[in-house]
Amino acid sequence: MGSLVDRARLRGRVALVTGASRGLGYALAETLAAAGVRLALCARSADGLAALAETLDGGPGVFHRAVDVRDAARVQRFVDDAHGHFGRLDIVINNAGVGAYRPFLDESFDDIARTIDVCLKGAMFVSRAALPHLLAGGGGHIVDVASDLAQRPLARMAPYVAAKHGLRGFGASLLREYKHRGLRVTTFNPGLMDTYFGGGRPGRPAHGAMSASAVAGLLVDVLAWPEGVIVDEITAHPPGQEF
Ligand code: NJP
Repeated sequence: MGSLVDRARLRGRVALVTGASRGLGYALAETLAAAGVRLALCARSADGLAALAETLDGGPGVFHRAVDVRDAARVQRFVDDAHGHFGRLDIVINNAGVGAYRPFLDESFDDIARTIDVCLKGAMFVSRAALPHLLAGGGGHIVDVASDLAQRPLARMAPYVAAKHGLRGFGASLLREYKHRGLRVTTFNPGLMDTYFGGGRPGRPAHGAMSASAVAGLLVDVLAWPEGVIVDEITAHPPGQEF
């Protein structure tokens, strides 16, 4: 019997990935392109996206634009233009996120708003803009990159913990509302990843953090799971992380 997870199923599909200029989003773009998926990529850094698009040159097709997910009008235009460019949209990965480890009393009002706006409202803006296109194509698949902190509290990250709990709730609700129209929603709760998150520098993994490419492979395998199975939530940790 062949494997149930067959990445060949993804060939020719179109995936939109937010936060693709570095870290997990960058690795997701590379892994999806290798599976023959056409890509609509955004982040704020035009340079990061251009560098990524160059490495994917000769791949199945890349549409990229500097978009801040907090800007609803720009999000709407990007999603519609990506759909117009490829003629379809099948997968949305809400990956853009920011977070800082500091006491709540050191968070300014702007810091609090930024965390909620990027991690929670940004994902809802992208999902709202994309959903009509996903449903028109038969349902589609949204992956919300939340956090293991969407399942448990951690001190000194209160706005981030709140935003990721909210994102987890948002995805669960959206799934229940639209699964009968073919939509699949997966909430992904990673533990520590070796990325630029929170001012990190890849290559110096704390606590044996997971590599972005290994995590990207896991998520692409979930996207390649056969129709008729909804993976509503996944949590993944590196062995060295204390829970
Ligand atoms: O972080 P990083 P990760 N609009 O900093 C983009 C979650 N997570 O890959 O805009 C649009 O390397 C930013 O691009 P730019 C985490 O919460 C991580 O680890 O050009 N894009 C960059 O491409 C997040 O949801 C860990 O600066 C915006 C990307 O987001 C996801 O994993 C643990 C943006 C961030 O890349 C990927 O983060 C965990 C905006 N306003 C959850 N603001 C971990 N790494 O340990 C930022 O539990 N971006």
